[in-house]
Amino acid sequence: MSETTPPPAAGLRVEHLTDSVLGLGVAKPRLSWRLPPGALSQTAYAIAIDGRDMPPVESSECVLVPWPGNPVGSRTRVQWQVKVWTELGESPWSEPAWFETGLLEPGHWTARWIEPEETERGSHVLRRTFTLDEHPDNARLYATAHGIYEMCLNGRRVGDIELAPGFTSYPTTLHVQVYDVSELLSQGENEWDVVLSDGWHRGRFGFMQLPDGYGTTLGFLGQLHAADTVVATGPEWRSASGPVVTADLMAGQFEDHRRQPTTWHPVSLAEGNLGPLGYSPAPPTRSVQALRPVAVTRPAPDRQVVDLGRNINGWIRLTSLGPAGTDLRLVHGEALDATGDVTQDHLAADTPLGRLPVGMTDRVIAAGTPGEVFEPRHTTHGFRYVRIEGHPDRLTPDDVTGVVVHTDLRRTGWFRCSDERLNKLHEIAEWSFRGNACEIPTDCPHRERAGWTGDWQVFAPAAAFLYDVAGFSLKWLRDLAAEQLEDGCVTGIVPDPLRRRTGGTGRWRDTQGSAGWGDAVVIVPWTLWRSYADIGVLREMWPSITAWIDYAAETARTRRHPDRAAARPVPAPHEHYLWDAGYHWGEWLEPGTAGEDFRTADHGAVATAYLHHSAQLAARIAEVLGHEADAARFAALAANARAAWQAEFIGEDDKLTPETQATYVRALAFRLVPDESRDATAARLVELVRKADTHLGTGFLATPYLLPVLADAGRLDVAYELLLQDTAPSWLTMVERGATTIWESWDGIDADGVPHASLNHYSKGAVISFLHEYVAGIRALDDHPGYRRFRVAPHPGADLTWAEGVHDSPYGRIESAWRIKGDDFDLTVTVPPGTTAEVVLPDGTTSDQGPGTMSYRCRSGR
Ligand code: RAM
Repeated sequence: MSETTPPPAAGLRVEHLTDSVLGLGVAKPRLSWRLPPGALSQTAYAIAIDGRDMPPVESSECVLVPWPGNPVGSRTRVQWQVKVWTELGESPWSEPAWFETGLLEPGHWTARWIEPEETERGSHVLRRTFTLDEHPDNARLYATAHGIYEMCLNGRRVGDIELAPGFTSYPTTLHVQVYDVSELLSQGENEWDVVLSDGWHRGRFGFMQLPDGYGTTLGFLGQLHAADTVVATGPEWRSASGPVVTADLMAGQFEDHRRQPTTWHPVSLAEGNLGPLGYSPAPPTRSVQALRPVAVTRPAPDRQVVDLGRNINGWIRLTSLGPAGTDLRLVHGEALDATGDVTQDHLAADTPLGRLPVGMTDRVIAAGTPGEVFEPRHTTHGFRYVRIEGHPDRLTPDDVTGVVVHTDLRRTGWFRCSDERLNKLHEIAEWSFRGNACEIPTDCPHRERAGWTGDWQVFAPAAAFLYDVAGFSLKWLRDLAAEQLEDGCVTGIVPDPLRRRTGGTGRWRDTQGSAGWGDAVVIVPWTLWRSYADIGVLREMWPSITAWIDYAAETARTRRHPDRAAARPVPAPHEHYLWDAGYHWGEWLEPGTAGEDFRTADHGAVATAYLHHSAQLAARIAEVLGHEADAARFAALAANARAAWQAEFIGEDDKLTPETQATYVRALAFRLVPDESRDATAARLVELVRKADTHLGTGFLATPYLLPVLADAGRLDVAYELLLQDTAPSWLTMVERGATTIWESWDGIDADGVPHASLNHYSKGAVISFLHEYVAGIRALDDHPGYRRFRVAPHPGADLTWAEGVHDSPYGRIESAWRIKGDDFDLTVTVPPGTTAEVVLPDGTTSDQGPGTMSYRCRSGR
């Protein structure tokens, strides 16, 4: 042990949240911290709770360690500190961190659900006044709603959470938010106002924009504790119509600022079920950034177009509304037409109900009062441009602010390199994620705003490098488990309000359970395990994981694709494990497949590949959880599915069916072909890429694996050629055509500048994992979750002369930075305390590194 005292542990976190958490829903929360800089390993730790020392625990764990004390009660604030023993010696106590639990017991709620009187469907103001004998030092407000609520106390906004209570599968989970309102209350009379709108509860949702997913009535539940006084929702409340006339997450928001609440009605009391009330494991949604427009143009006399310079999720704040009675219409879009005006055409969905209007249209009528502002907090849009109609004055960038709204995630990853086009690609993928991280991972922030399982499965590893998405994903996985059907089938979108609307039968039921989408139930928890070492997620999701794989295996065993049944009336024995029936999206959106009928096509090659892959992952998860029998069962299923895939899809000449890049990519990524055929499979993949004039040909599912399988097969050169390809289809086509977020289709903006489909779908942006894991070379290792041990293996290529990657892992910051100078390749690696890295130089030299920063050199080979 050294003479000097080491620095204290830092970065204290509770569950997947940071310090200062108001409204924790866990009575025995797990705790994490970072070891003192340079410490090799921890031998013991001790926790102090509210100044009381718990006995030291001999352990090397500092991530998600079990709560050492008694369960924390309802409405309790806890301060905690940690001290660690490492080879540097005994550390001093850390700086204190704190959290406070919510109202944990249903019995602690005295509030009753109230519903506004509704003569006309729209938004409402709810109000009550109350008196306090003195100003409370410490006041808390607990609130939730059926619909979106926003509150004021004495005319001042409560908190900074947007779109509360957020989006969950409400019948099983409704989150409560907690606010410190001490500063907003006063001695004497106080006024509590609530604005309530449709939100996800009864607003329009999804591809078909159907309303009323969770109900037809709005409701609010609130309870305020001011010292010993409890003020709650109940019969004293009144409701009225206010300035927010209507608000819908898809359609937009309409405010009439001349309309102040005047006629008050009694509210109705509803027999609300307090069962599903809980607290989110994720950070809340907030306005996280303000953007100044880059231009305001005037394509027609009565139209002004604001350009934020990038595609975001959120809204605008408008501070110039014109004189009283000015009626403004704000149409949001991602693209401009040939005249420079906002177009929404490419976003309009052709549905069984016909072509639907896109919405994203706000309206505001000015009151003409000084300081008047329009900020539509009860909707959100996916947009870069806003057309403002009806404004009498010329607007300037000073009048408008772009407000970026999403879950307030902690940033954990960065990448940069010598090629600015790749930096731009990384940036647009990151913004696409930010545009689709509002409460749940969505496919796009406009046309559907839905938590498509496949999209998150594909992008989650990239997102987990960039942001701490542990709590965000866990919140969504709980909804996934709640939505899972009785036979184990996983729904295409999560949460799925439409399921109740459609009764969960008929066409709705027939379109669930696609391979590659439902497999999110396995792949997302596995991703979280690798990135965050949260065994709790694996444990919690285990029943859902097994149910899904059993469902897929059962479908494989009992059903056949009609084409195969016609071609081979007597099923071959391997078909037992061939998953070719059911509803599948297939590889989805491969270039050049527009117009093909994916509904009737045979997607057996995709689905059987996923049956193998998920069963294989489930076997590994079972090992982690200590379920030996399940591990053996799933390993056997994985082997059988692989054998079935080989029997059915490998031809005599080793050619795969279908002969697409995606099939070859999956064959390599999921290890479907025999080991001795891998080289030939990779060679054939390269042939297909060359046949396409060195262009990719993958869609949704295989794109993230394309470059890694090429690099792993010794064709890093081809991987770089595809990465840097700048003619369509390619990633850099998006960059060159000015994309600020990733497109849904490879031809999102075609050669003529015409937009197609959504311009903000992150799935194809999953390629940035190649930048993190291969270019910068930082890679988590399956057997060492949470980057406890990781690999740094940069793969320089093309003309890149330098690259840097940074990732804040649960143990601390990892850095990899390399530079080529003439004959030298120089690498600097930083390894966080308590972890080790395997460092592999491009010449193959491998070394082991412990905590701290080290430099390496080898020949650049240039
Ligand atoms: C589209 C969605 C999503 C995709 C599904 C299959 O409509 O936008 O991205 O996963 O379909």
